[in-house]
Amino acid sequence: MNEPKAKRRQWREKRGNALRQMHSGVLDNLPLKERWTREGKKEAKRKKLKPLAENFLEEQKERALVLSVHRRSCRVRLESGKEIKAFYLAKSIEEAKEFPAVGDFVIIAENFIISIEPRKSALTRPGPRTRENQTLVQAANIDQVAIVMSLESPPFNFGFADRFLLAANFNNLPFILILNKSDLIKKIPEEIQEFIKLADNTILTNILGTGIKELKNKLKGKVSVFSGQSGVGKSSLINMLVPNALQDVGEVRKKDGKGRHTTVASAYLDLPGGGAVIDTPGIRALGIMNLTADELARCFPGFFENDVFDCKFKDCKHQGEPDCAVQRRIEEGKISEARYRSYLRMLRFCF
Ligand SMILES: Nc1nc2c(ncn2[C@@H]2O[C@H](COP(=O)(O)OP(=O)(O)OP(=O)(O)O)[C@@H](O)[C@H]2O)c(=O)[nH]1
Ligand SMILES: [Zn+2]
Repeated sequence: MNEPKAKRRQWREKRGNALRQMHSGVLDNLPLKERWTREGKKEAKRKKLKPLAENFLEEQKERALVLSVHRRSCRVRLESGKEIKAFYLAKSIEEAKEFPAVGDFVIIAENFIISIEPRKSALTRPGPRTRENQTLVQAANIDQVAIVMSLESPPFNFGFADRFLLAANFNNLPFILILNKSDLIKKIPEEIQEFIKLADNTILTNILGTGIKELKNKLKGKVSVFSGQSGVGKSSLINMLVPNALQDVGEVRKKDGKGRHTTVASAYLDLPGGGAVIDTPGIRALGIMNLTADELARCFPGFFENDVFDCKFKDCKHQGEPDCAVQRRIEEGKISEARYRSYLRMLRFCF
C-alpha cells in the first residue's frame, strides 16, 4: 500500500475509534482493547441509556484551560501544564447548548470534554441570541478587549474599531485602543482623536519600541482579547511582548496598503510577566450581523436610560427624527458626539 493511503486508513481508524468511544457510553476504566469485545459492546448498549458524563469516575475528571477550538476537538492545557487534544461529547450545538471557547475552563476526562465551567466574562457578538438561545462566544474569561489599529498603512479602520468598541461595551469589558505605527504620522487626525475619547485607554505604539512598556503594563496579569486587522503590525507587537512567539512578519502590499495574511500564532498566548492574549480568526471577523436598528441602539450604553425607549416615533432610528430622545441626550451632553457618530456608521449595516 502506498503511504498516503496507509496514513488515511490509520487516520480513519483513529477517528472511528474515537467516535465509537464517544457514542458507546463506556468510558470507564476498562482498557481500550476490552471495550471492543462482544461483552464490552453489550455493556456499552446497556450504559447508553445514561447520560454520558455520568459514566466518568470522579477521579478521572480534570480541570483544563481551552487554548484553541477546532471542529471536532479542542487543544487544552491541564493543570499539570501538559497540553492535550480533547474531544467534544456532543455532536451538535443544539445538543451541547454551548461549545467551549478559547479561555474557557472545562472539566475533561479521558480526552473528552464533559462540561464547561461558568464564565466570568465573555466576548460575544453584540445582538440577540440565536434561535436556540445560544450566544456565540468568541473568547471566555477575559478581562479586557485590546485592539491594535494602525494610524497609517493600512489606514485607521473605523468599521473595525466600532465593532469591537460595541462588543466591549455590550459585554461590559474595558476597551483598550492600541494605535500602532505612530512613527508614520506627525499628528493624530481629528476624527481619530474623537474616537480615542470612547476608549477606556489608548496607547501609542510603534515597531521602534515606543509605548511597549506601557502596553506590557496594561496587559500584565490580565487575559486580553488582542486582535487587529491584517497588516496593522500585531505580529510585530507580539514579538516584542513575547520573545520567540514565532510569528512571521509579512510585508504590506504596495498596491493597496493591505497586509498579507501571515500571522501564524496560537489562539492563546501566555505573556512572560503573567497574563495572556487571545486572538482567533473568529474574533477578527466579529460581526454585528442580523441586528435591527433598534437592537443596535440598545447595544449603545446611555441611549435609553434604564432601558426606557422615549423617542416620539416607535420606529425612530435616531437619525434626526423630531423629538428623538437620543438627540436630546446628545444635546444634554449625556452621549458624546463621537459615540453617536460611531452609531451612525454602524447603522448602515443594520436592517
Ligand atoms: N512603520 C511601521 N511599520 C510597522 C510597524 N509595525 C509593523 N510594521 C510593518 O507592517 C507590516 C505588517 O506587520 P505585521 O506585524 O506582520 O502585521 P500583522 O498585523 O501581524 O499582520 P498579519 O501578520 O497579516 O496578521 C510589516 O512590514 C511591518 O514591518 C510600525 O510601528 N511602524
Ligand atoms: Zn430616537
